[in-house]
Amino acid sequence: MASILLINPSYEPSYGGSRASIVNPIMPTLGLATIAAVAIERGHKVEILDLSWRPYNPAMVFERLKKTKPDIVGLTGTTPLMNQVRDISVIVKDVSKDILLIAGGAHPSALPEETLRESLIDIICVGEADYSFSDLCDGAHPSAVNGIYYRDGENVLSTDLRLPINNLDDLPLPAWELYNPEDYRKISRLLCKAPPLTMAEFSRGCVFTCDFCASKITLAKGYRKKSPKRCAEEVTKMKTLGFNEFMLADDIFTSNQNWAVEVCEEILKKDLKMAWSCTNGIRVESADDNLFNAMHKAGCYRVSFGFESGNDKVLEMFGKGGRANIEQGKSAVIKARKAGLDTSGFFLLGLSPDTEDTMKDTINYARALPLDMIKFGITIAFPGTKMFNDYVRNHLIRSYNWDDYFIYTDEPLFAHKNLTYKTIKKYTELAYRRAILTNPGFILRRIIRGIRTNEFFWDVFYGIKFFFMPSVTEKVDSNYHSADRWPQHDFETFPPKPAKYQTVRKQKTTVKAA
Ligand code: B12
Ligand code: SF4
Repeated sequence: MASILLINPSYEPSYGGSRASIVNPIMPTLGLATIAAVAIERGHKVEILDLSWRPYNPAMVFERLKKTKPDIVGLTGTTPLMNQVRDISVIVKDVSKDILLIAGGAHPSALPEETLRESLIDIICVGEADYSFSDLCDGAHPSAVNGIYYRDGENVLSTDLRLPINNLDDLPLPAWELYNPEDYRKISRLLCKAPPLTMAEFSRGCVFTCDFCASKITLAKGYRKKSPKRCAEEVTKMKTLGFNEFMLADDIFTSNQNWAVEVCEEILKKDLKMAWSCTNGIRVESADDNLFNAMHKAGCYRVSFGFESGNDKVLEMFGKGGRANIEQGKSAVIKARKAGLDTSGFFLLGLSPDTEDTMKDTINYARALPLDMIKFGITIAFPGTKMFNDYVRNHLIRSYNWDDYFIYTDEPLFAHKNLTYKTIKKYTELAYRRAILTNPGFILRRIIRGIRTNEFFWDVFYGIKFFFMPSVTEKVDSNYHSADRWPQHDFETFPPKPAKYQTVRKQKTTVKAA
């Protein structure tokens, strides 16, 4: 039996201390709860150190490592958290060179070789790691496990790609019990109405290919669903542990409407009064009156739509169009409102085909839609996306410092083919002004909604906070333990290799181990 400590880095540099904190996502990390569950099932002892809701404090990480004395440490990270992951890798090896250091999640999966070269991590699990991580904990040599990158002296070796898990019901229920619900009460009330909230998944994967999206690097291209009964069982577990709300991580929960309705019916049968939301964004063409009514009855109170652009040609060019278009977007919002669901919309500026004119279309579209919440972002070419790979190939990436990969960054991270970074930023500010601050329709809807849901107080609270807090570009710097000892990788001389993702194939049996 191995003693395992899983660590999630601090979100303070991404969200703390600035206006971004008004949407502070303080919630348990599902990826860690998922790999932990399999390890526990196999008899290992697992603890999670979740730094997400506290400032990054190297001394505290040292102390916890000394107290827990783990045999294995597992690190997870999206791109903006990677420098912390590198720093923690040095801390772990300072505590003991004998600790086996394994990493996984979005960024290590997108750039496995580069991540090993930039850190003291021993092994990377690429993509879904529910079983590969536990195989390593059981003592398997990395060369015998699929989906692995590992060190061999100065070299980095890799094994075959790993097949995605066919039957998700085979997985044990996520180990949310490793998180204390009380730690998650401070989540932004713009994200959650009944804290504490946890993250859950009923399905994995997506069949579309938007060029700015990295989701297939971890969860494969294709779509797999848990059974409706299993989904309801997960909701029961969350509720029993003390969580009052959950947020779905699913990329395309509503794409199979019959199944999604059955999931809602099973949840309703349990009568748990659990609030939930589809905050990751659902596709507009999957909007359906019957499904939205079933979701509302089952406790769902908000759906978010990934509109991205207000121009059909742009939608088509970056890979979303064909099925999704702006007319469907309008009718999706109307259907959701009719079913009593809050609606929120995500828009991106500086998409790969964008011009000033198409960004104006996006702003006008967002202003005209009857949404309760609107979020604009600058399109960042994150590792693991087609956009990143294209920009690398064309020498357009301007920074490989992961601290700059922050959604509100001031740094020009890449050179856009039609637009300067300054222009994209200017339009992002204009977007907030036109679609939110000076949009009487939006303000009125927000006031009516606030009164109807008794959440008016929170709107005023966050409005004041937004007004007085430093701009989101004033990032909180991390207090790194040993930036001078991080191994360096020369990205100019050795550009990242395009990341490959797995495609789900029909399999006869579930693949449990390599
Ligand atoms: C929930 C979520 C969040 C949450 C929690 C993040 C988290 N650490 O899980 C929050 C709101 C904090 C978040 C923030 C951001 N996110 Co986000 N997020 C997601 C989302 C929608 C679901 C993640 C999830 O729970 N999936 C289900 C679980 C089971 O899968 P998983 O996490 O991938 O875990 C599996 C494997 O990756 C692996 N694994 C994971 N961790 C570990 C650790 C070890 C040791 C091992 C061995 C394996 C392993 O095993 C797990 C089981 O198979 C994904 C999209 C997606 N569909 O995955 C985007 C995604 C991860 N996010 C993304 C991005 C871009 C961001 C932001 C940068 C956006 C922004 N606003 O700036 C921020 C980053 C800020 C920050 N501080 O991290 C990108 C990642 C791109 C990249 N290169 O990093 C994704 C893929 C979205 C996308 N469409 O491109 N996000
Ligand atoms: S943005 Fe959404 S629809 Fe597009 S590929 Fe990613 S998960 Fe799929």
